[in-house]
Amino acid sequence: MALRTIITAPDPRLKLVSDPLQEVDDTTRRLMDDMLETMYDAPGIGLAAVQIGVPKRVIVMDLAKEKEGEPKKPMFFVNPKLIWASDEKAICEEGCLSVPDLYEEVERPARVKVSYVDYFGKDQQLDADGMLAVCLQHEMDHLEGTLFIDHLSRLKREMMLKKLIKARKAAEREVAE
Ligand code: GNR
Ligand code: NI
Repeated sequence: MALRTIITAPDPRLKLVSDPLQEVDDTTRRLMDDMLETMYDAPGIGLAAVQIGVPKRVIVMDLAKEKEGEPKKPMFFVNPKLIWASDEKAICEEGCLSVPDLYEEVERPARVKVSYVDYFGKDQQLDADGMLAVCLQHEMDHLEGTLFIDHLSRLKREMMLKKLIKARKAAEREVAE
């Protein structure tokens, strides 16, 4: 397994629409293993392949809380499709490894049903609510080139992008010194 670099906004590669996979083979599983390691290292609770510069429809997630000593519960989603979304909405404060250190409330359907292909290439379905529903929708957005800041007002989004550019410039200066 290997750690991969997470791309941060504003980077045009995060806007790509990811391609579906024809099958889940060892190369796909190696990608998923690298993604999981990168996500745990960050740390984060989800990661889409496009965030490491691979525009394929692959997502990894783990919502187990590490602090509470829970065992790891990695989840793998290939070619996920939204089958159903509730009319009921829920608001959750979201963050994104590609939008470092910035958080904002986003409203989404409270519950969703998705179909996907798992780590072993098997077709699966999942009903999600709570944080699982939030994270799944956040990750599936990445596959369409959408970030959580794209759900905010233009003013808020542009403020956040300015902060990201400023933070990146500060980091670059630090490296140069
Ligand atoms: O680590 C993450 N935390 C998070 C918190 C609230 C809503 C969504 C997320 S996903 C994010 C990791 C990430 O950027 N995945 O794309
Ligand atoms: Ni994200």
